[in-house]
Amino acid sequence: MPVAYIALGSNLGDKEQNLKQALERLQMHGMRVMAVSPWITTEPYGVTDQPDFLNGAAKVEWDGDAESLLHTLLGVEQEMGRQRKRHWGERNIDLDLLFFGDQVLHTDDLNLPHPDMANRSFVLEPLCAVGQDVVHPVLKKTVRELWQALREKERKTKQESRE
Ligand code: PH2
Ligand code: MG
Ligand code: MG
Repeated sequence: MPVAYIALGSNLGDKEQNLKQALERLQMHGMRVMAVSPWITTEPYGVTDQPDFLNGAAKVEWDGDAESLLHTLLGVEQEMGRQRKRHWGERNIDLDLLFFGDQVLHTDDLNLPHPDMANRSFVLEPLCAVGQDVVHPVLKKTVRELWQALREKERKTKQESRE
């Protein structure tokens, strides 16, 4: 069965319960959960005037193609009553497809691997916990290498802002 990695996030309501419930619902739709990262609290990225997020990642198996997994993720967001208020804004649940095997795909509704993942520590940190040796099929670097590179970049930016 194809192996995929998904990112989970929530910053409204009972955040931990929302992440757990999403995984339960996805399993009811036939997704097999192989590993789940610890949940981490993260500062909002992009749009910063919103509550902190709880983020995590999961390694999963899916007996179908990438589009059908994407539609299942979006379906569970809908089942859980997700409202889309503003781009990158607050949400009770966000389920993103990061990797689907080593597929590289660019369609209207799906880009694989997730295009902004290398810039997001709230994605890379939990992803390291479930797939640190996975190789990014475009950047040709492991998840651990991407996470190290991002941490280094963030450290330098902080240092420069102090100088
Ligand atoms: N998701 C976003 C935008 N910003 N920031 C954090 N910390 N965590 C997220 O999951 C997140 C975000 C858009 O999907
Ligand atoms: Mg997202
Ligand atoms: Mg999303």
